[in-house]
Amino acid sequence: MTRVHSEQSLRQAWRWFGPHDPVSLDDIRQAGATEVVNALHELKPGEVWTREAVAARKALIEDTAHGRTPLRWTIVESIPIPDDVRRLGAKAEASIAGWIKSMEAVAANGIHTICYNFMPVVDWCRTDLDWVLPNGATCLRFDADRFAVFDLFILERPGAENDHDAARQARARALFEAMSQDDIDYMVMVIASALPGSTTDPLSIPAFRARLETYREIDGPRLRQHLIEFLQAVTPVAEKLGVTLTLHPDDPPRPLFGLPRIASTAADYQALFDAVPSPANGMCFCTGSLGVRPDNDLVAMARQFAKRIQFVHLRATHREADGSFFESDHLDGDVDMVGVIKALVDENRTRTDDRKIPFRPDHGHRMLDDLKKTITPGYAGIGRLKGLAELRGVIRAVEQLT
Ligand code: DNO
Repeated sequence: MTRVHSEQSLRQAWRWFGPHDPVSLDDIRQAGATEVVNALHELKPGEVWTREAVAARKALIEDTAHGRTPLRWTIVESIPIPDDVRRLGAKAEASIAGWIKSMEAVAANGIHTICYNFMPVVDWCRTDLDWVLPNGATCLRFDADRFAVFDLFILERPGAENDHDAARQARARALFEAMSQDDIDYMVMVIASALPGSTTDPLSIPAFRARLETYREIDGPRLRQHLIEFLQAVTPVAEKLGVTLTLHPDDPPRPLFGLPRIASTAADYQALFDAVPSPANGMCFCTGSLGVRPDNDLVAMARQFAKRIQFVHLRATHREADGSFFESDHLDGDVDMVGVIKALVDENRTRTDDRKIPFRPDHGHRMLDDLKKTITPGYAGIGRLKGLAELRGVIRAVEQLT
């Protein structure tokens, strides 16, 4: 039996939201992660990142007090893609040039992995931030009926009735009629005002409607074409800088609000890699997002895209028959987590020490003392610590025994 040295293992990273994150850098050390995933979250989509601003954040993360375990900022998640790039592709020249400048500022500081997504109007989407589990902890949930309430009766999206069958519309109406103004305000906050880490703007309901209207002409092939044009513009520069871009999947991986989705399935990713074969065109393998589709075989996808996977989010969801899902314990959802980890470990073994795969425990339940504290939805410290500990156990066992 061989012990795997830490530099040969999957790299353990942790998402941090910056100086205002209630989870401290020491908390991250105590969780056992050694790399930090961060972004200049205070900047709006489209604002250009400067080298100085990135350097200041890097110093905050990496200047370590004597005797403390060093942390390194190795991954940017995310540099937001301005909205016009999704609508106009290569014609959004100024926005693409600005994005490239931000990438250069990141690379100038020695950070070589950048995560991004191409979800229009809303980034990740849930309907409930504190759904109570049988053990009293809370989790994030996407409830298909509550989502229909928002779409049909709060947003009042023209054409929404075509996306929800009669039975769901009836259930949604009953739910809506029983809602107080506070309940409605909560849904608007959760769905429209951008969850933590979102790369889209927070929107009021009128602004949401107006933004949707600007996507009227954008169907799936068009959106994909715009992403390809974006990648064709940025990957040559990324290659020179030694940067890999990792596309985060759609969360959830299906159309919402009549908007197209183009990073939901193996076929979606394959189409992008075929169109832009550059090695800088990589994948963020998010098991929580991809696992919401029962037709995504995650172990097969991890093997198919092994060479493209440069960043991993490990978390699990539990699917329900009507399209709802909630975030389960990391090892106890519908995803075959052990199988995915085995596929990642196999790929990792083929890589040199400087190219090992980084992962972060994605999301976690709100539990124990975090139930009494202000937390960042999805990103409470203790739930993620539990997730990382469980994942680390699986990784250690798989690395040692196979
Ligand atoms: C949510 C996250 C998203 C994700 C971005 C990637 O928890 O997965 O914020 O980071 O969509 O660009």
